[in-house]
Amino acid sequence: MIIRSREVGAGGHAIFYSKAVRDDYRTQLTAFYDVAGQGRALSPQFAADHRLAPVLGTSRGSNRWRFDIPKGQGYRLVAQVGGVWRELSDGYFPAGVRDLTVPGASRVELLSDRRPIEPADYNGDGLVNAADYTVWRDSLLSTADLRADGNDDGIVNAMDYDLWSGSYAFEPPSSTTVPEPSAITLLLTLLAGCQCRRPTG
Ligand SMILES: [Ca+2]
Ligand SMILES: [Ca+2]
Repeated sequence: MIIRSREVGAGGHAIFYSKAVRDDYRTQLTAFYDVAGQGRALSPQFAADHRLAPVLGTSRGSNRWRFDIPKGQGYRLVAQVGGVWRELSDGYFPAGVRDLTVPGASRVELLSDRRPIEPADYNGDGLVNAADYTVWRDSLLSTADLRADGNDDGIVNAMDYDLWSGSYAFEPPSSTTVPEPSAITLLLTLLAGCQCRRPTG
């Protein structure tokens, strides 16, 4: 498992265990990578329902991926890009069918993430609101003004928009009119070049 993680990356898939645990739970830990089959890390520390099964993305073409998210909560977005698994983003994703932009990926999954959620408050006023969209829009493709770089990949891009729109659902919307996500889908598709986050080691 460790060798595999070093060679092809693991995104958020890998959890490291002591040798004793690996010996005693070899079958379960091997099954960890059978994501499509059962999808849960069977850790002896946690009950089987501690973590939701990964949500598998279905390619829609043009760097768009569709997810049927069973529960609104924090997730890590991991993707296989150029044969290597990487964590590309993390944040709140609301329940329901959602299309997300993931440049250059051959497989994409959302992994249940129980860490505290950092909302996409790009203007720092304490709320996720339309003003954050304005910051994102006005700095799109910037590598210098990174206030709206929600996924920390060094550029303001479509994945930061996805984090903002997800966090927006996390907070009660204000009365301010915000753009419909579908209205800028084409724009995001056009912008979705290969803008990949650095491997996080
Ligand atoms: Ca804000
Ligand atoms: Ca970004």
